Amino acid sequence: NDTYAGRTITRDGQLLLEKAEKDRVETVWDRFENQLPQCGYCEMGLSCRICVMGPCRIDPFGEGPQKGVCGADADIIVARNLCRMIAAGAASHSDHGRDLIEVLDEVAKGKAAGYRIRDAEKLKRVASEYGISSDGKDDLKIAEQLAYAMQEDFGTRKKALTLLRRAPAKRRQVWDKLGIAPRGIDRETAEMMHRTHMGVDNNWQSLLLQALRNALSDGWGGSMIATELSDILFGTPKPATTAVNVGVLKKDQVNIIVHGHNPVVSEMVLLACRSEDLLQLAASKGAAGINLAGVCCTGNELLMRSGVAMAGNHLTTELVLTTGAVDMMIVDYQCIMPSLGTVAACYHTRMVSTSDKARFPGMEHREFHPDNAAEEARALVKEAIENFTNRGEVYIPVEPVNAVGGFSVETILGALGGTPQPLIDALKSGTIRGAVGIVGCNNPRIRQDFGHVTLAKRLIENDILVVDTGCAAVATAKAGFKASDAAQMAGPGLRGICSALGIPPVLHMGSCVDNVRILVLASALANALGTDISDLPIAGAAPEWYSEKAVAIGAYFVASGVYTVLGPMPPVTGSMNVVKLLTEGLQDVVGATFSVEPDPEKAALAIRRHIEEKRRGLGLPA
Ligand code: SF4
Ligand code: WCC
Ligand code: FE2
Repeated sequence: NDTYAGRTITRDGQLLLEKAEKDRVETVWDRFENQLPQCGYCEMGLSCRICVMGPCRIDPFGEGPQKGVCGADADIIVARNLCRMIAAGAASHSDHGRDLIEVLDEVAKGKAAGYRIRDAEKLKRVASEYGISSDGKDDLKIAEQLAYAMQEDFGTRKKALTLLRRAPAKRRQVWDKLGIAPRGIDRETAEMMHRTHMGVDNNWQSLLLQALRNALSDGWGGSMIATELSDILFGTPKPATTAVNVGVLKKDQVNIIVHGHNPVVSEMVLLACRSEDLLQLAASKGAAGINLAGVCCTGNELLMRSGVAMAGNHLTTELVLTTGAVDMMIVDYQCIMPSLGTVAACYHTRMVSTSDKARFPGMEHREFHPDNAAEEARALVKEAIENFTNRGEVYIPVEPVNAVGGFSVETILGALGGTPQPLIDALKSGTIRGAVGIVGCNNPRIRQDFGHVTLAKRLIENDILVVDTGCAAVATAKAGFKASDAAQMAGPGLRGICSALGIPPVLHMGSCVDNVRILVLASALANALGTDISDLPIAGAAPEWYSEKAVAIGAYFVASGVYTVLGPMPPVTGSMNVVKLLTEGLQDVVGATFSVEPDPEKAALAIRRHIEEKRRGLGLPA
């Protein structure tokens, strides 16, 4: 069916769209079409709802009003809107990071049964970055002190975040000179909200500089803390084989899906799914086992650390329920469509929300806290098992694809013998031309996975190593780019290296907060070359992004010196000044810019051109 093929390139997606139509289930694509045409003012960023003298809008054709009631012009309104998107994105990742600090603190105090320190070596390493010595202290003492020190990064009394020290010296000088080194994680978001209140900062340039500082507080602060603490509490990822797409659901097993972002919940569900008494209970109900799979980022967290299977990315989250095979979906927060409860109501699927800050229609709320999470997860898994016998017809239309995940910076460097030198040698010789991080979401504006898959394909064919995260990582996995034999899809140089190391040409680096792993890897390369991140033959891309978090990620990539290509256009075209600053002017400010290119073929060309230019800059062979 052409409609379905126009919506998604994935076979499971197309077949389940057909099933959804048959079952009269409305999906995100249907609702997107119902919204068309979307508001032109809003698409251009020209509407303002910041105060109640408004709402206001600026006429892009110059005939109607050119100022809001307060006098704000197009530049101010567009900049303020973008700034608030970044503030919301940074707040989301950073609040996720804070939740992990709270778990670490409760573990240290012996109040979080089920959780423990699983990477004590990393605990000590990160603690020492915070000036905490491990001498004569047990792990729990170190954990307590680290939790306290990280809380302080969220506050307002510091001059700069601790983990900024991980950035190359030249990059830190850029930030210092511009006055955009973030001070406190919460402080930068609060200041961003303050500055965008009516009558505060009305200079579009200084607003956008604060937006970069705010984004940096996410990348080198909140998200980085989230990733590091997740590794400390749940283990630093190592390569493991897994399976992806809706075919990971099993007809003869109890299927539980976790959805959201925070491994604090999903790790406890995983623990419960593996407990002997619950497996026996499942057997007593006629199930051959308990099958846990993920969607979106909490799925990525489990995939990275435990090889748990991945049922799909953002636009698959509704469709997976139409299989009728999901006995329970357990969600925490972020990217969970409020439509899911309605979809589930057509099937036997039980829907459960777990976070005190995230509630959804049609879901039962069972709150998880560090002290009850292990117990609550067991109770839920038990109920999922009991729901197995309530299933109606089950439709699992595809076979899963194999994939390797788990590429933390530690593993990548480990595979290279402990230093980035082999990678640098390959870049220097030109065997690998460069590296690109493909990140971000799906968006019904773009055929599902088409942007991710096309871009990744073109890059690896041209000997550019791809690392990816989030829903992009799931897209390329579904397309087979992470399979054990995927090296064949790469150009001769990259193919040789991947075959020698036994790795795929597209490396799964984790969830969206794990984009910081890309920053750490880029810093390691820049430091080894004695240069800045902005000099490296690397780039970022978000071919199908939709969320405010993705804007924050894009902004911290660019502010860290990484040229970044967006697929969907952000709502900024109402101000040519803002567009020019983002796509050109930032070059002289932070040594990198944004570019917008919805066509992934053209995006690949732009990125290849950029990489060759950076290679020339470093004097590397053409
Ligand atoms: Fe209108 Fe200014 Fe209020 Fe925005 S801040 S709604 S432009 S009056
Ligand atoms: Ni991250 Fe984007 Fe997926 Fe949500 S889970 S949809 S922000 S990439
Ligand atoms: Fe995410």
